Amino acid sequence: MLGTDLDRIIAAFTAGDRRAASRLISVVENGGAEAEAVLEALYPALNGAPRLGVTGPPGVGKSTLVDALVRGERRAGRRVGVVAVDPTSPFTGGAVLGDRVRMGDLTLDSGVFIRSMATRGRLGGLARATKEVADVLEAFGHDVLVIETVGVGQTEMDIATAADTVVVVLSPESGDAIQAMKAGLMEVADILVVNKADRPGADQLVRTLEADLAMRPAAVWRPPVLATIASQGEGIADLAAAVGRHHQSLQRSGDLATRRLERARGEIMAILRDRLWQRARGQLAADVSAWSERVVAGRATPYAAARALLAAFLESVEDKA
Ligand SMILES: Nc1nc2c(ncn2[C@@H]2O[C@H](COP(=O)(O)OP(=O)(O)O)[C@@H](O)[C@H]2O)c(=O)[nH]1
Ligand SMILES: [Mg+2]
Repeated sequence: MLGTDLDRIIAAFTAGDRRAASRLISVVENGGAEAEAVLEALYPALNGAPRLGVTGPPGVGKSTLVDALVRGERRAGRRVGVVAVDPTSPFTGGAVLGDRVRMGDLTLDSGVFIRSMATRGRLGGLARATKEVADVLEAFGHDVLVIETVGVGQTEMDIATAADTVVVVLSPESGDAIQAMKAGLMEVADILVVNKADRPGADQLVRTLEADLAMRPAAVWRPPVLATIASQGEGIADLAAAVGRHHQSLQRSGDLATRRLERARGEIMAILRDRLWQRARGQLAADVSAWSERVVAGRATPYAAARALLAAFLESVEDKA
């Protein structure tokens, strides 16, 4: 059930009020019952807009690149929603001010909505919150969504499930390129970008990445390696074209539907896992302590304990059903 307050904000959101959008994003970010109610109200408005993930190590120029891409989308008349997740940014937390500083005049454009994610903890984690904030921006009527994340490792893996197209950005400056490759970033990339192509070593990095990709088995989509100078807007049109080609390829092959089904599946499973675990943990806490003593005393194995606890939990669920 929605409070009348929330109902009013949702009505304003539907009428295109940006402040209402900001408030609903905060509600969704915080999670809990209100967030669920908001998503339920907004889901019918989802339009299936393409989702672009932009990821890579800190400092390679992701934000600069996203900024340039957004300008290109705007010139083409498309409305763009951006979710930026950057725990290393000094602006995170003071998100709104940070966005203004970062995107300058773009924040005056009513066809662009930029939201930095606070990284404070939430049940279900940052990845889910990010995806849900993108849902809100999509329901607000954006034609394209961009999700920018930083980090090496799990974050990038998560973004792969949140986006239709994943752009992995590297730069010849950061020694992170090799580390990113080791961390499996190459596997989630639909498009590879070597930004800061004005710096020494860019050509070499492009060749290294291409050689790496050439060893992969043939596939419907072969990730291209593009060089850009985001700070000068160079290579951005080619990147946008590659993103468009990838989206078309996804549609033609049926992989778009597959990816989205996997995304929904992953979400449902994660929510189920959280809920089941929360319920079981709360209910079994005392019994787990009792069983721990038996395990320490050598009277039961941890497996026997888990078996008995699971049986007791399932029985209690059946009793309630
Ligand atoms: N030389 C050069 N600097 C760039 C380029 N793109 C971005 N930068 C600079 O690199 C720094 C980090 O950029 P930013 O977009 O914040 O990186 P992020 O941490 O990946 O989002 C900034 O000072 C940018 O101005 C580029 O193509 N060439
Ligand atoms: Mg950034």
